Amino acid sequence: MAFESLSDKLQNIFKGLRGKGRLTEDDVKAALKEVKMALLEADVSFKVVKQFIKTVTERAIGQDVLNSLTPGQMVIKIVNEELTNLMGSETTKLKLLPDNEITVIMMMGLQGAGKTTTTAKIAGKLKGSGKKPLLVACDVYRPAAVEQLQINGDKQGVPVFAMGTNHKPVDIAKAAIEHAKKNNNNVVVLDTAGRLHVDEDMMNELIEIRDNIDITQTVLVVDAMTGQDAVNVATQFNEKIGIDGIIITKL
Ligand SMILES: Nc1nc2c(ncn2[C@@H]2O[C@H](COP(=O)(O)OP(=O)(O)O)[C@@H](O)[C@H]2O)c(=O)[nH]1
Ligand SMILES: [Mg+2]
Repeated sequence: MAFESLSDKLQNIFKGLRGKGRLTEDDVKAALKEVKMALLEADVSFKVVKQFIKTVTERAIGQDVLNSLTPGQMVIKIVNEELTNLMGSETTKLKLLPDNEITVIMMMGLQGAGKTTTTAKIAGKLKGSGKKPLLVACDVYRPAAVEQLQINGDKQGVPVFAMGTNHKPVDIAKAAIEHAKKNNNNVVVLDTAGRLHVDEDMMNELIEIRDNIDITQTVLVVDAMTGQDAVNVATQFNEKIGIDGIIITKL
């Protein structure tokens, strides 16, 4: 949603630029000021926006841009290129161990971020690429959470390991790995419990799993709709647990 209205705003700013035959430095600065406002309103971090506008301004008020036949188009192109840079131009894959070893992925995040949904989706993808995933219900605080994972796992045709809600998550995870060994599953995906806010109980539970199990990758799931809060959440998880990857849901 944030990106939708941002893209509308950028379209309008660009329309104004395109309409002009010649551009002065002031025209470009005025347009970039609007871009800056649009980004801030879309909850992009102030530091990131400041650097972004600086880079774009330096490139856009260069003489070969302003004196070109289509200066408006060139400015738009620069904004587009720098936005792409900002979003990251590299893709990094989930690190997986060879098929004869068991990869363990621990999914983490606040309640409602989309862990259970994403966990099942990842398992489905892994299955599609020839792996033999096992989903593990480590959210023991709500019986509905176990059931939800089972339903999502069924949809993906991926088995779900659950022990109800009366065991410690770390013990469920250990038992799941034993189960995986016996059943030839080579990726174990742990769906852990979240809380409404980052709190010590949640962190301690995750630390206990991390310290007792050979985790291959830790993946944080964050809700895009929470904006800059998601950045704070990520910072805290990274400091306490260490995160290998982030998945942004609800984009
Ligand atoms: N629109 C949208 N909804 C999502 C997405 N991921 C999860 N949800 C919904 O968000 C809610 C919470 O998801 P859930 O997987 O239960 O979150 P968890 O508490 O972190 O396990 C559910 O209603 C999901 O259907 C997404 O990428 N897009
Ligand atoms: Mg869940």
